Amino acid sequence: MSNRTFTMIKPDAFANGHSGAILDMIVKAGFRLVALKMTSLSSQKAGEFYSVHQARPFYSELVEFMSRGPIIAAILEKENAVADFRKLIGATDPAKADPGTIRKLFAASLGENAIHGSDSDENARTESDFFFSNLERI
Ligand code: DAT
Ligand code: MG
Repeated sequence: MSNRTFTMIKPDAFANGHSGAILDMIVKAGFRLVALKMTSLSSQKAGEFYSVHQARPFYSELVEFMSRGPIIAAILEKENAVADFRKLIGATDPAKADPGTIRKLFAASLGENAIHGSDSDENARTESDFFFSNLERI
């Protein structure tokens, strides 16, 4: 599982019609889709997913944003998946993201930054299990 990571196309990017372009970039960067679904998060589920940030001042804003509309969740496979994917999406704040990264291209702000990428192998597993059963993975 250490060659896998988890991603979500967030409600801003979905609503702005960027899902197809983002998935295309991900696949062209060499990631294989292992699981894929369109869904949406209740505020309770969004709060659970981001519970590590519970004490941060932006938590309620984050939960509200993440439960605002549809998202696309996916498990991705590639050698060095977690680190390579963080590189592909760019810095959390799109203003600081490198040119050509997904957040630089598609995100408008720090709070609404188009895409999620797991930050460790352990979180990739936890986050994948949060969204997908074994039957939903190849
Ligand atoms: P990342 O998504 O790059 O792993 P993170 O885990 O630190 O970043 O934060 C999770 C999300 O919370 C992030 O994608 C956007 C939001 N966020 C982080 N820091 C923020 C801040 N200072 N103000 C508003 N939203 C923030
Ligand atoms: Mg994070």
